[in-house]
Amino acid sequence: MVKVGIVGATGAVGKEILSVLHDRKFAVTSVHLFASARSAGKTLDTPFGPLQVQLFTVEAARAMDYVFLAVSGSFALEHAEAIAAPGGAVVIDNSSAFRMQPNVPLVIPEINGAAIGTKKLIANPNCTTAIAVMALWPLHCHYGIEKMIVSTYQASSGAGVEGMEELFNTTREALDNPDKTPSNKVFAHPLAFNVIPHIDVFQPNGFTKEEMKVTWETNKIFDETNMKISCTAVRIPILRAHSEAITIKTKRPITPADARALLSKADGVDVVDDPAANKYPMPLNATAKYNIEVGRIRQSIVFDEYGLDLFVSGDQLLRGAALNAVLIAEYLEKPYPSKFSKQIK
Ligand code: 11C
Repeated sequence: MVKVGIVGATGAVGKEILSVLHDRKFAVTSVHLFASARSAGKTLDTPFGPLQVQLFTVEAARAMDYVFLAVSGSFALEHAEAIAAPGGAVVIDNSSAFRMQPNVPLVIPEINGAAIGTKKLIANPNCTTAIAVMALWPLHCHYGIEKMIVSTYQASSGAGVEGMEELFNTTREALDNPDKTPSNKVFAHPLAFNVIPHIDVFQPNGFTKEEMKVTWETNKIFDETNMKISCTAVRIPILRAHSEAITIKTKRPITPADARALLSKADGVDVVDDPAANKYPMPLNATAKYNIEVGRIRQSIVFDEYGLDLFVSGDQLLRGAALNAVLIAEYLEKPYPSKFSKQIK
């Protein structure tokens, strides 16, 4: 008897959670969609058939086994702990509200599922972090990543359905009316035919919060305190997969061939690295795919045998959100050890 509740089922992530639960045949006995009074009573078509949206109350959510929160951080801050309090449900929160709280595990099940322990409020990482760490964890375990530089190419889906719609609309506007600057509401500037080096709010150190999340969250997931990571996060005019160019500096010497061999053993990762055949990770190929892609693996010119350059693409809504959330629930139903563990300190 597994009862699953979803808060935010009409959003981009909520819809994907429903699809992933269904596609992966997660053993649900019932699925409950929760929303505010404005949406309660509506019927949504879902992979589980038409489901009526129920009014969200903490009591109703506590009666579930798992509650996926695919809503704002402020909603999570207000309700997540009460839903997960003893006797309540396991809460898997997609927002950033609890990620850096020391008593809340921040989890990629293939990496640190064991960090969950007996905790019932679990944070799902930021999509940019989640996609990168899938490729970085095996490398970190075997070669010890000391520091890295990350540049991101992030899809409009990171800003939800509204972001994707704004990209469609501004692209159409720009094509229909090339002399006029398209309008923008979701993004700081028109995204069509543009790139915007600004995601989330600027911090006192000049980095954006999105960039700092990559630093903070990677350290937490890897159980490190001082892995130095500089990130530049950039929004690009594509729909739903994020890509990242990453340079790592390692403690042990590393070669591209050894890295490829190691990464080919990792779950959730496809090595796509055959430049002679024009094969490398691309967001269009990573879209709607569970695995992230890693390729363009090269010896670093800056760090020589102690460094690599690589490129990853991963579906922002899947590994970056819904898939990871469902995998957390799957892990809790059937825990498993990480395939990789740290070989060097
Ligand atoms: C973006 N990564 O692409 C963001 C979206 O911390 O959960 C997810 C924000 C978060 O805009």
